Amino acid sequence: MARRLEEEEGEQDDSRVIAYFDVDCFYAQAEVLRRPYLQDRPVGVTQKFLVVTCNYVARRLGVPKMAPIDEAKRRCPDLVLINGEDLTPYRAASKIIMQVLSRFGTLERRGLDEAALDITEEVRKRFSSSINVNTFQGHLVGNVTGNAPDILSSAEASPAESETSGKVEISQSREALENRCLSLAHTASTSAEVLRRQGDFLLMVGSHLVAEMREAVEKETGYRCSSGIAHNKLLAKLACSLNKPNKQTCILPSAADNFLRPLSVRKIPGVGQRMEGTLKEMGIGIVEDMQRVSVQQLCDLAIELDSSFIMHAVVSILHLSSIRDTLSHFLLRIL
Ligand code: TTP
Ligand code: MG
Repeated sequence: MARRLEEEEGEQDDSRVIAYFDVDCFYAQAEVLRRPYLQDRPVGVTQKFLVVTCNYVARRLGVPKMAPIDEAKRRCPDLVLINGEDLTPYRAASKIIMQVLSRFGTLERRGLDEAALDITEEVRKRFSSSINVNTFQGHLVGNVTGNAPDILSSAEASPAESETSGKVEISQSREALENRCLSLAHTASTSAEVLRRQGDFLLMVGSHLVAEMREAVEKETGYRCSSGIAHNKLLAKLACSLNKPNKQTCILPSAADNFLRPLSVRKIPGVGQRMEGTLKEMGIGIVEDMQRVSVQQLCDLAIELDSSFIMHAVVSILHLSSIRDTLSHFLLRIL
């Protein structure tokens, strides 16, 4: 249990299943759970002069997170404000949510309402014995058939998917995938293709386990959360934020490159506003731009800023196979 997820990611394989959880509008949900009569009303939680978060009813009415109270009230005059300066109830809620999640895998807490879990072991157990799983649960980025040139696709939420159900069945039958794997085993020029299919299967089973985990959290604590499932932590975290609230998203390894390339560098954990500005000056706005920057330039930047966060960003990006080669020299020089 003590092993850090980074160490596990260091193995650089596609056969791990990482799930990332983020409680929806955490402080606001905590306050509404204590006051069920507020459930359908816009609720904001304040600290000093800010609305640090608000429920999704308020967000739909135009209230963003971290808005000044005046601004939030101007946008939504009916907003119910609750003081959230005493963190005791949020800490207590966090503890019980984490306890439920940790039953399912190796948990790494990432703040009061976020956690990354390595659920590979549990998924593998189910993978060998599972008879019922034949679909993905939730949203899917990628395509298990893998033939289309552009494999970045996000499954549309069906009309049936709502904040209440949060589940979509994606029509990719396990049987069809198994057949494809078998046929690939005979005909594929490389076994890498077969391994990739197996990685897809693991994530498929993982998506069901994650649905179960979210259900367990809600049943046992009352809290709803969103989740991301992928073969590494960066992707799982990014996936988690794609469909909120109360939904889950899986990014397939084969879709990772296409998903990440157009992403703003700001989305990479560890890259803040200042770093974003510095990178922009170097012509780096999106992840793909990093490939165009010389190793020397990146080294200079990291040294100039004494920057562990650019390291973090680069290490994250290094998990992408096609970008890894370009930046591997940079990593070696800095380490
Ligand atoms: P977040 O997970 O960033 O936000 P959230 O849970 O409210 O909403 P979301 O559905 O988008 O996940 O932060 C968790 C809690 O931390 C949030 O409820 C309030 C608190 N918080 C602060 O007090 N100050 C901050 O600057 C941020 C970002 C959050
Ligand atoms: Mg949250």
